[in-house]
Amino acid sequence: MPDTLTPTAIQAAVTRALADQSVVDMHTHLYPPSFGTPVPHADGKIDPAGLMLWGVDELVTYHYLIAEVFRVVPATKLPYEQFWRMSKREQADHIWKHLFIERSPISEACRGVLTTLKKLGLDVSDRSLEPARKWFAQQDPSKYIDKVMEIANVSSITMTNPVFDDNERNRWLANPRVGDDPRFKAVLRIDPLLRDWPGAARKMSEWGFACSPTIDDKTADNARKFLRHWIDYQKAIYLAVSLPPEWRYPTGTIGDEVFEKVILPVCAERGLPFAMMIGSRLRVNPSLNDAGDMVGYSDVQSVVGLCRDFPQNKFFCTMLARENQHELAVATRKFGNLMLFGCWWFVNNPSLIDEITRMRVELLGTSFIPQHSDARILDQLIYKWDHSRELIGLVLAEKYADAARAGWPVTEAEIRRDVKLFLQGNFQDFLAR
Ligand code: RAT
Ligand code: ZN
Repeated sequence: MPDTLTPTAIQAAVTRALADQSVVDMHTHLYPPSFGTPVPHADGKIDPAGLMLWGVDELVTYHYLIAEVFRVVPATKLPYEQFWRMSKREQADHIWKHLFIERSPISEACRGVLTTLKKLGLDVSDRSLEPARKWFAQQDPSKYIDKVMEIANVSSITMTNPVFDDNERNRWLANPRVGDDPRFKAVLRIDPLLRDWPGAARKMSEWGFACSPTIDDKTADNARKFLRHWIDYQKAIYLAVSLPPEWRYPTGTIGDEVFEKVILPVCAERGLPFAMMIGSRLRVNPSLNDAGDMVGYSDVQSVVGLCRDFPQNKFFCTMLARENQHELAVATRKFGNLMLFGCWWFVNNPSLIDEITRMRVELLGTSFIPQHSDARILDQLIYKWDHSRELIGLVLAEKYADAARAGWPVTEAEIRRDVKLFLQGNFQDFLAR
């Protein structure tokens, strides 16, 4: 019989296992330097519309913090247009002043900036951003990616590659090797297909894949060709969308046909999962741009219907509303072709991560993906995974202690095996399944 660990030893073993285990981050908005960077750095090559975001000014102007600063300096005092006209550095100074200096940085997004800078060895205790700015300006973007991945202990970064976004799409067209950085994997992001079919059809037609506003055989065929083309071109490892709370399947509308005749057949034929992130109501305050989206209650039964009716397809799913989490976890118990992942965006806060992760372990054991980072700024990998590892560790230590009390010898080797499933294995095995 293996030796069992005591509760204190369990806690220490879980913390060690989580720290040692590298993460395969299944959903980020990060890019390698080949996509350009607007951030001042060592070799000086700046691309104002570049997609690789990193450094202190980007961290401080994360859209979560833009929403927070407009709470304390409302648009009646600083009009939205005036904020958007400021340089990145001026925006960062404004946010730093109002969210870090004039009141304490205790929201999760503020705390994230502090954890990140601290783990990078940068001291902001004198309340100044200048030394950090100087330090970042001396970094080489590619070497800096290695450094961040090492500190965060992340071994692979999954991008989000929206093919209907002209800035991104043109970069893929200009350089077929733009996605070749081995540290990054591509994901074909296709929101317009489900959020705005007529608009998507118009664009695909312009790009040589003739599609009409209704889905006749020719249109379905061309839309499938479009998807296959981009899956191959990006070497995408799955396809993804974010969907509004109102999304339903089936609806008896064109959305059903897009699923049934276009997306799902291509995913099934290529063995690729389809990721659905459900519950984002976009631009409830359009003046805030990316920071203006919010959450709404979604329909888990629509996910159930898809998983049941398309057993040849694999689905990743996460939902934005706290109120959906229990039903979605129960739905996940019913379908081997459904993989639950992450605490997304507005539920990516410590109190909710703790509650959601605890409930998921109780319902699903080790068979889900507890977190993704959703990092938009490279450096955020550091705090997102630091905070998540700590919270996952608290839940796991408690659950292993419960098993030990019930007479099950808990060993360090088995804790390490499970932690590997949580931080990378469940994701990789689901892709390979
Ligand atoms: O979390 C975020 O940064 C959101 O703005 C979204 O990008 C969301 O994660 C998404 O992938 O749609
Ligand atoms: Zn995202």
